[in-house]
Amino acid sequence: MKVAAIAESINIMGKRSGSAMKERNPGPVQEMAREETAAGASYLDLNIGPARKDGIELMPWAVQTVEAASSLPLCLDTTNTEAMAAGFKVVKNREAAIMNSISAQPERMQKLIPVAAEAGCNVIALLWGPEGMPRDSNERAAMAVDLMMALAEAGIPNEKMLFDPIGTPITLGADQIASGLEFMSMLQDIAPGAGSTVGLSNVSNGVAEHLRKYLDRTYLIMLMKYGITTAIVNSYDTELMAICKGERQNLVDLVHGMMDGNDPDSAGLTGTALEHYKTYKVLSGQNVFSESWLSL
Ligand code: THG
Repeated sequence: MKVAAIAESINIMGKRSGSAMKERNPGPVQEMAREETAAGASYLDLNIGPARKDGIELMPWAVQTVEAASSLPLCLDTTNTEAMAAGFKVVKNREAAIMNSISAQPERMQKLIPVAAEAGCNVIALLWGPEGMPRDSNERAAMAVDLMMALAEAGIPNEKMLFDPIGTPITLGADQIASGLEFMSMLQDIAPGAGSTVGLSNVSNGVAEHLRKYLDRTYLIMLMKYGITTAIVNSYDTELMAICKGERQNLVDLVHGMMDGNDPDSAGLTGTALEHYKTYKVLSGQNVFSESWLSL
């Protein structure tokens, strides 16, 4: 099984891309677009953040700058609704592009759904409501229904929707992670034919930098059990990209087996298999998380 990778690194917060975007210096942004494309991404995320001051000018600049370097479809990522609309005015392959995102907040739905319907693009339906993050899988399901109904009313088919249950940091505990996964297992009953996505790095937020990739990789495999169709990834992690491309079936089988209740003898595991074994124990809540989880 494969997962379409949405490469996340062209980001206003990033070292290389952030200053280049602020200075409207196309070189570094185009270089990253080429690197992410070469790494095997399916989409390039262009994250300009809230861009309160200059979003309506920055997003079209970012779109056209990246389109000159890569032919991959784009994922326009901003909380500024005006900037989103301005980006979709210029994006070349509008129907293949992704709007990132529409949350279950009435104001954002009102402003962005007509833009998405007009563009014919894919839409990330972010399970974030007026009161913030849903607390359990039922609240996630209720929010997904609200979003699906509003999108459907505008003529957007389920196949164009990508539901994002929002990954939660392991530092907040394994319960929230379990509830996001439980929602994923319900998605095809709620919205048949719909796709899904998760910003994988949310799960490792607040964890020491050199350890984050292990959490992100195993979390992706766990999401694959429920058929995740896309993921927002660091495409510079070649091991993570190999999982996306379907090149790590042995590791997928190991983790999915554990999710089905088969606990292998860890004495027989080495290398990446042992990393995934130990990381699954933590992400599933069977072992308590601490930054020494891989060396225990
Ligand atoms: N869901 C949806 N969209 C999202 C997210 C999500 N968009 C934003 C975010 N989450 C996903 N994007 C990123 C982009 C960069 C990083 C993490 C998530 C990141 N960057 C490194 C850092 O900050 O350390 C490197 C920055 C640098 O280049 O220096 O971690 O959940 N729908």
